[in-house]
Amino acid sequence: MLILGDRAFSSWSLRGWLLFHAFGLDVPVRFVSLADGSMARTLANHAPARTVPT
Ligand SMILES: N[C@@H](CCC(=O)N[C@@H](CS)C(=O)NCC(=O)O)C(=O)O
Repeated sequence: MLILGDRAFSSWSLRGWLLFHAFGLDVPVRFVSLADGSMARTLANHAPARTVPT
């Protein structure tokens, strides 16, 4: 599972997605909001840094 923010506003998210896309790797993608303040809570169960891409 790849967790991303909006690829238009987060170049980190774009880069994470691009790696999988460029190598043709099929991965489920979940998008989280960068704007509504819920991202850290959503990512808490996945990665200590609580940043995207995860
Ligand atoms: N160096 C980080 C960069 C990731 C990053 O800073 N992502 C931003 C989105 S553009 C983020 O999640 N910011 C939320 C925060 O810092 O709380 C990485 O290894 O992935």
